[in-house]
Amino acid sequence: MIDPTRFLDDLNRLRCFGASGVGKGVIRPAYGAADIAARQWLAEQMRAAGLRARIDAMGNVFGLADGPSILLGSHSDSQPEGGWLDGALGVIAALEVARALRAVGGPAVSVVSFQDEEGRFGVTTGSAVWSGHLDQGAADKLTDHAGQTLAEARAKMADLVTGGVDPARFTGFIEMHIEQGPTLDASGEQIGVVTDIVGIRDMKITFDGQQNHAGTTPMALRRDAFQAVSAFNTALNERLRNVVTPQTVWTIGHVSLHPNASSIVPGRAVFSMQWRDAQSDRLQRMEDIIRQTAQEVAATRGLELSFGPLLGLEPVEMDASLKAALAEAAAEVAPGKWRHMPSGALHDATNLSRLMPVAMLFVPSIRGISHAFEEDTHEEDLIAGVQVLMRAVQLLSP
Ligand code: HGY
Ligand code: MN
Ligand code: MN
Repeated sequence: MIDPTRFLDDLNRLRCFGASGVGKGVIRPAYGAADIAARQWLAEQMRAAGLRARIDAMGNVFGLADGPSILLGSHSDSQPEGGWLDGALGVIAALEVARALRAVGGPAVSVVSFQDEEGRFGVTTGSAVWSGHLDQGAADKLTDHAGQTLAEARAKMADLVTGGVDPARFTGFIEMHIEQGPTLDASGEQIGVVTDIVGIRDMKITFDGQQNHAGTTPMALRRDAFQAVSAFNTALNERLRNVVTPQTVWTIGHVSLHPNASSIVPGRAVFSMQWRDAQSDRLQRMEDIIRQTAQEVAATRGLELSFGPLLGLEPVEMDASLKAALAEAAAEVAPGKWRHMPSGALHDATNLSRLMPVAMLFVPSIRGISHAFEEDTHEEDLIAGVQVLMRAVQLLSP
């Protein structure tokens, strides 16, 4: 049934596209040369597995079984510094299950690698457009941190596009993924059956002050854009204290200063503001505090303030029957070594939950590390995970 050697060989082959040269890390951002080459390779593997390969206008790569089928997969693009398993594991596991079940006459399995799940241009943009959550025209206007638009980026693989895929052909979606957190690794368990995925909000905030000489401009006269970010961050941490829970997270992960020079008071700061929680109303309250705090900082320091488009996804529960099949399969494959758990990371499954039943399963991340070159998982856990995925698909077939 599952061929562990073939499965691990494919995982290691995919890792070579954009290998960072540091550990098993990868640098494979959406629409980059390595990402496009990886997608072409995936399409070949899908064809070799007897599936019909289809690449849509966003660069999502599908391997289609004939007739109705369950869809398995994830994404194969990475963070600017990514791990070899984030997304890639779910795509290769899907391919392996599709092959194994095809060899025994079914059930039918289709495979997908979504594009730009890591949000070089937004938030899970490939599956957001495919699922109708984000309009193609609006997506095309999104820019990366270097200012390139998604339209310009996806044009690089326009020659590979072979057409759209109708979601109605799929009976459901299951995504296998690394946990990207410490829970399973710390407990010594092998499998996480996901109960729900958090919601997220993400936007760029810009402070515009006055570029000036770092030596001759008295501190009291400065309209320093970085000082505004610093004051905003300190005030925000204080004001969120009685709104958040220990599971709520918020991150300023990217800051660009202009002109970014040691002897110049920065006149402009553009930074990413991202927050996540399991409750939509808490996400909204946090948004109100973020906007209010930024406005106060700008006003008291005499700077201009602007907000970029707010991108986001609502928290979502996993489908009960898919989740039950994963739990039964986990109990068979890893008795006593599995648990139900929430996902603090975002996944394409959130977008697909608007169209079909979805569920997810996790395998451990060693030391809970992800979105870093050190990301890794023990081989026996990878193999247990793909066996659970296949068993769940069998349990779900009539
Ligand atoms: O950020 C996330 O949760 C996902 O890994 N892109
Ligand atoms: Mn991922
Ligand atoms: Mn990721």
